[in-house]
Amino acid sequence: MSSSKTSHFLPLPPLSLRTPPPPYRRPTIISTYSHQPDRSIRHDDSSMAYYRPAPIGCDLNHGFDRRTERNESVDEHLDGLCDALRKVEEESGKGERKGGIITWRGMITRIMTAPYEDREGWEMTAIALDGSVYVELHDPPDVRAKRRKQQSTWAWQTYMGYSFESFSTQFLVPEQENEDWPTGWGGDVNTNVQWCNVVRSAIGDIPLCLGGEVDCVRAEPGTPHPGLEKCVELKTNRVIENEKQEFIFHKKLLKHWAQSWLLGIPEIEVGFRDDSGILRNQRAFETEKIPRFIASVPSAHPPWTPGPCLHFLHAVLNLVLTHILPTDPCLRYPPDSIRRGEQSPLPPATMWRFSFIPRRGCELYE
Ligand code: 0WD
Ligand code: CA
Repeated sequence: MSSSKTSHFLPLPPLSLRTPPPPYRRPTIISTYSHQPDRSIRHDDSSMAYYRPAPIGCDLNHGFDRRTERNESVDEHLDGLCDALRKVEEESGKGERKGGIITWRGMITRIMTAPYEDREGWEMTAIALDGSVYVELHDPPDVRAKRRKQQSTWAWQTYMGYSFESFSTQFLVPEQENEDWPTGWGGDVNTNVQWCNVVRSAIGDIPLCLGGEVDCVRAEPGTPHPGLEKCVELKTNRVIENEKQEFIFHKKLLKHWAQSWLLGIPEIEVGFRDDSGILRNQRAFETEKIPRFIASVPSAHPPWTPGPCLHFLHAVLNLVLTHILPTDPCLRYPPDSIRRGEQSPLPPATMWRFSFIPRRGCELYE
């Protein structure tokens, strides 16, 4: 529990909950942007990659020593997303923010999958500004140091994920090909490069504006952005050899499903690799069919159903909006009068925190 003055607690819904969940509106794109190899942003699709199947038998260890990793000590907050929204507003002349929640898709994935998360808690910051609430990860240095230490033990698995992406994609303007490039290699891994799509959606009555990374599109190289319905998410997994491993994979499918569903990505391509990092097979999953697939797996209890996730997501965001929006200084003073400079100095934006305690629920505090 926090020591702050006001706090509100929201327990997890029972996992047996069967009441119809709030609907999730089909996302529509409002903008895209591209992080370049030096991490700078261009408001175009220059970092969009085209899907082509990775060759079975390829070695996902390839290129490990030549990889370039994003400098994770730089906290980018919501910069790329806000930049994109600012540009959309400049060009359209209308406000794209219009209330609701503005955040990375990854934040919503975490809130949504929390009912089934037994181990990892998290903390997020919510800031009210101009009638919208901006949500980002609260990442204090000690938590960050601990996470990075954990990540380093997974560095090799993580690299194989990126390497699978390289083997599964090609850019329109390919990198200079090297003599030792194996068949299908799309270029050395540089995690600075990201293609982001900004979408508008809603959970029940709560508007959402989400930014997220998209791995590639299923289209002829050279085609301009073919729309969300052609986007593909890439994942890797160890080959499944027994029932226990299959059960673990089915549990993992919750996070894969939520992540892609939130942005409107219809297809997830999973590459299965062996312990030495050789790609053994791959399988495409249709995002919207994953919940039904999980429900059809013969077992006493399905590992998850979407209902509690959508209920909890709506309840958390509703809690946040209900308590934060009335304290928004821009709602206390009409936005127009602030812009005209009639209310100066501007009152500081209000900031709240909310945290997730595994198996218990979510606590919101000022
Ligand atoms: O926790 C997050 N989601 C954070 C995201 C923390 C700090 C920054 N960001 C940035 C991302 O770098 C990106 O520019 O936010 C933007 C959008 O992220 P997202 O799409 O919301 O992130 P998420 O859905 O969690 O992950 C998508 C991909 C990952 O692919 P896999 O297949 O592993 O889910 O984004 C990458 C990763 O490739 N990614 C990251 N790369 C480097 N550092 C990070 C990170 N902290 N988080 C996600
Ligand atoms: Ca991916």
